[in-house]
Amino acid sequence: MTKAAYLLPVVAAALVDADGRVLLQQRPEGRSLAGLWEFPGGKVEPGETPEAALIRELEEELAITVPQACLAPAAFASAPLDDRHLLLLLYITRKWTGVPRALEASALRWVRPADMHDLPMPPADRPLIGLLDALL
Ligand code: 9L3
Ligand code: MG
Repeated sequence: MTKAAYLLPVVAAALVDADGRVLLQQRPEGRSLAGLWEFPGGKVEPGETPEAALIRELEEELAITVPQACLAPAAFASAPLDDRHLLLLLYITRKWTGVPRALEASALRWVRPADMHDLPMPPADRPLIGLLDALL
């Protein structure tokens, strides 16, 4: 058994629309996990709080602004990643300003949790589908 050298904290958002659908983005070619559909987000940088990291990532990736008070911690999951172990923290939000645009992803899609099982998703995102379905 290989041991994870360290935990890598990654934050992600379930942006929920009025119909209970959740925004997924497709990871672009040339990056790790290319082509997989993920909850938008990214790594927590040193010195950053998880919430600040998520607000920054959502601005960078989708050009939307989410007030910190609108981020509700919802679920977490983990998965091996190279010599590390990714710890994915998922927040739910129903309020943001701006219309999400795929600034880094190759595509965006609004998907019901029940329909996510058919999509290729990163290993850390997949266990969150059932939890999200129960919460929405
Ligand atoms: N990751 C997995 N699921 C997610 C996100 C946002 C990220 N929902 C993985 C992909 C990368 C690592 O976390 O291996 C760092 O993410 P990024 O900085 O490449 O977005
Ligand atoms: Mg990212």
